[in-house]
Amino acid sequence: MKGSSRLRRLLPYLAFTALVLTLAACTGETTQYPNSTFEPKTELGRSIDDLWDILLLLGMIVFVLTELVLAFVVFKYRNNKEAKHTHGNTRLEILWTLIPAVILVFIAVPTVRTIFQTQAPAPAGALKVEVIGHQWWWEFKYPEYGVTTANELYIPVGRTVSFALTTKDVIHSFWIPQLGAKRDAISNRTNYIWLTADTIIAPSVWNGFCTEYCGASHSFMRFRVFTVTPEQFASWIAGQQATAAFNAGPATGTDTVQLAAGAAPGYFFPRESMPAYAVPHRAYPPAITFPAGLTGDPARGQTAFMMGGCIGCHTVRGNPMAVGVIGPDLTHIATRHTLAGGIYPNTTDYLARWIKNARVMKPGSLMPTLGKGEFDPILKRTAPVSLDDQQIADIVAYLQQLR
Ligand code: HEC
Ligand SMILES: [Cu+2]
Repeated sequence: MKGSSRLRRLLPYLAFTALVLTLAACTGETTQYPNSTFEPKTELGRSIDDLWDILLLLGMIVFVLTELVLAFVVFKYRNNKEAKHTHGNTRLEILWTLIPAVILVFIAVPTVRTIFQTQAPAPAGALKVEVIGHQWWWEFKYPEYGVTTANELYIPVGRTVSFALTTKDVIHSFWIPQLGAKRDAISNRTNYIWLTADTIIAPSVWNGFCTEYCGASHSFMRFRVFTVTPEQFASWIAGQQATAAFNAGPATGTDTVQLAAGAAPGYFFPRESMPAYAVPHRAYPPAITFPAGLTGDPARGQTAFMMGGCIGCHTVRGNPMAVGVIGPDLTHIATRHTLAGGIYPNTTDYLARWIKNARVMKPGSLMPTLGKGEFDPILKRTAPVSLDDQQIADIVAYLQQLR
């Protein structure tokens, strides 16, 4: 009995200690806390972070003063047994109306200032990027350059980027914690947000998330943002503007293709430089098997890609048959490091399993289950259009040529 009441008395202190420890854990190095909002790398992030600091400080002052007064009164009058009730005290009432009003003014001024700053139209000359939310992946378009990509966004440091946010279906929310951007993508309206990545940061990659619940695979709707130098960005854009290298030459085999393509692919962030926090480490569902070491032929893969229904949903620029817009643009899929809303690494193993049974790889996915004999969890039957393992290996070999 005695023990439990002592515990109850200790509880507030324990809760407070836990809170302090939790808050203390919220700072640190980028690599340690890669998704922290407390080390902003843009002016947008800093204006929000500065406001947070002010509010935290003001809140702490009010908290400490209030607790001190409370503790003082509790101790001072602890033996007072003749407290008497009073009714009405004009001076007190004016005081406890005025003090909060003053506090609110101190909070309102910096808050309103930050709201105006973060809602202002982007400065002229900003790089325009259209962000389109889909269940459950992100489409990025650079209208000035005619470039479309998915789930991996490149922005140059030092140049303001103005995002125009829309959605193809339900409400999504675009969030890059380290860069400060967080805004909803809603129906029938374009929302804007702009930011400038600090020039002092070395080429880096940041994690992005959908942060508005949007259905079965909401938590699998991620993306990466690469902040690169202006030169690297120009090279990346040039590479992405080119049509798929594969179609630049006769589709007769790997070597011919690469030689015929001639131009080196534009810059893309080197895979070996990907920090651990940006590499997806989700294992594929063990139910989807694929023979290890099965090699494919890219030319056969291109044919299978056209016959297998892929072109109905995917664009590969340079291939006049592949103009689908339901799924991500695959023109330069081999320059991306992740698949399917950034949840899997873009490797042979994962790519093959993705094509084999996307709906088991990602619940609810609009990409159908396509592997021979595979069970489609949405249609509740085996895949109607089906590709055997060799065809899938061929398609993988083809996709891996698309740089
Ligand atoms: C009915 C439309 C549809 C068909 C047919 C289809 N896909 Fe997809 N595909 C999608 C959608 C939608 C996604 C995005 C899924 C997600 O991330 O939630 C996708 C994603 C992908 C991705 C990952 C792209 C990325 O950037 O993350 C690859 C690769 C892919 N599909 C290849 C194929 C291939 C190869 C075929 C044919 C064998 C095919 N798809 C057929 C709709 C389709
Ligand atoms: Cu979502």
